[in-house]
Amino acid sequence: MAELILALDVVDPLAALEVAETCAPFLDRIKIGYPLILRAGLGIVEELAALGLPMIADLKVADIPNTNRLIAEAVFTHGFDSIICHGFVGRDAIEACVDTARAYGGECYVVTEMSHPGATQFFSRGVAERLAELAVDCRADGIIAPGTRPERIRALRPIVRQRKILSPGIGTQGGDLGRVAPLVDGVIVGRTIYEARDPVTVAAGFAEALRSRRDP
Ligand code: OMP
Repeated sequence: MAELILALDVVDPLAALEVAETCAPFLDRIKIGYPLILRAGLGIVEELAALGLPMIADLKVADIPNTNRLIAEAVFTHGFDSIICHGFVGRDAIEACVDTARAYGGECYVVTEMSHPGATQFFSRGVAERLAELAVDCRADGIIAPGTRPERIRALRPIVRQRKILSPGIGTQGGDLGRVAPLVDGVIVGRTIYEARDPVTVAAGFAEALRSRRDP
């Protein structure tokens, strides 16, 4: 069954904590990134982690290896369980994130192709396939692949095989849960849940839809 991962890009820390707390029973993990961390500070992960769900740091780390390592160390010492890095920075820079994740018992996911329309401008002509191969070579735990383009997930699956594919773009960006869930290990959903009038009901609906795929 694919996991339900909440992309908590709510910029008000109190509102973010409320969404996380109320939706937590229906979630498998929570992902936070620049929108919330820049407002609330990295320390907010400690409050969120108290909900008992694994936390993903979506900083899409994309720097030289030493800087990547310093960023990843800050992330993992604050209690995150996973980090997302970009793949286009190359093997040594990815390995800095993977090695740091390993040192802290955490996971590292590599972005191979993004979900927005403009992503096809550069993540095309075999680039995502090469990034997926590199992610595997670097022993990353998985990749981020676009829920807006299921055919691209299908193309990347044989490359990463049993490694995890986490997919954003479901809902607001146009990705369809029913088409994507069977292809991936986790769906990442943000606005469709946290901008809903009743986020808990929407989160519960996603969780139920994912569960019923496993037990038809
Ligand atoms: P919603 O579009 O609100 O569901 O949020 C999607 C979340 O996934 C946001 O946090 C994005 O930053 C993130 N994301 C993408 O939307 N597309 C990508 O290609 C990669 C990511 C990501 O790495 O999580």
